[in-house]
Amino acid sequence: MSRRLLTRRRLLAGAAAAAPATLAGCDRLGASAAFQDNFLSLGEWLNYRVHRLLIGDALAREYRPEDVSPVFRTNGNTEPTDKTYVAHEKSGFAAWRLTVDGLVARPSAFTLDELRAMPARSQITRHDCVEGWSCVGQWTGVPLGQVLDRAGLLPQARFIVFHCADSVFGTDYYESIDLADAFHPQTILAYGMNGAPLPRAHGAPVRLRVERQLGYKHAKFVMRVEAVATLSGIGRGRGGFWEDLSRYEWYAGI
Ligand SMILES: Nc1nc2c(c(=O)[nH]1)N[C@H]1C(S)=C(S)[C@@H](COP(=O)(O)O)O[C@H]1N2
Ligand SMILES: [Mo]
Repeated sequence: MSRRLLTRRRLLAGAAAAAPATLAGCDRLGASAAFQDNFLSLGEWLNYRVHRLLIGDALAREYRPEDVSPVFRTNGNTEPTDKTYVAHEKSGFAAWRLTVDGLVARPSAFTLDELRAMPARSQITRHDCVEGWSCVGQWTGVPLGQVLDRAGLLPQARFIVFHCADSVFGTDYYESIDLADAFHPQTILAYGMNGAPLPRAHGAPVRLRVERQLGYKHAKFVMRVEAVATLSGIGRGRGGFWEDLSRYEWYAGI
């Protein structure tokens, strides 16, 4: 990873000069909208552009079953206290629905069984937390792109926001990604982990896996998926809980 970072840094130096020209050419990209919304610094936006150039649609590395960590650490919230969530959890999420709304033609609410009946994907990947630990786990879920296609994303949509059931310091957790990541084949709404239903501590009933970004982007306990044109109306406008609170990078590419 450090070698890749070094390469990125070197590229960044060269790319800085070309920034204004590049900016004009790629305004369909979410991060460009974010840059114009004034919450991505020039440095972060360039980092995003270079990362995209380097990896394009490349898949994150996938591992073998024998590589799966015997114990997968948990981080952040592991047991939401929200009353609605607790009731859903007690009844096996039978009445739980994943709301999909915002800039979509068909606002929808999917049951867990409906999500499980959609084409599924399993992948063994490494989770990297910004705090410096990594674990390998197997994730099974429905590609987010499938769900968005079912709801019919409108052309104005540029970001996908995830609203979670848990709160940190009194604020519900939220995260967002651009459409390039939303439709990436490894971006899934995972309901299974290591061959079993997703455990509560890891985000039951459904958590996001967005394999080319750091751990805090992988929203757990997802209740609602919202398509938006700008992140300015979400939280304090930087696109995620930690982005707003601690100025973590919105694009946390690894
Ligand atoms: N809803 C929600 N999602 C979250 C968090 C959280 O506290 N709440 N923590 C994030 C962080 S920092 C990490 S590293 C991963 C941890 O996932 P895990 O508990 O499955 O290891 O979830 C991320 N997603
Ligand atoms: Mo993390």
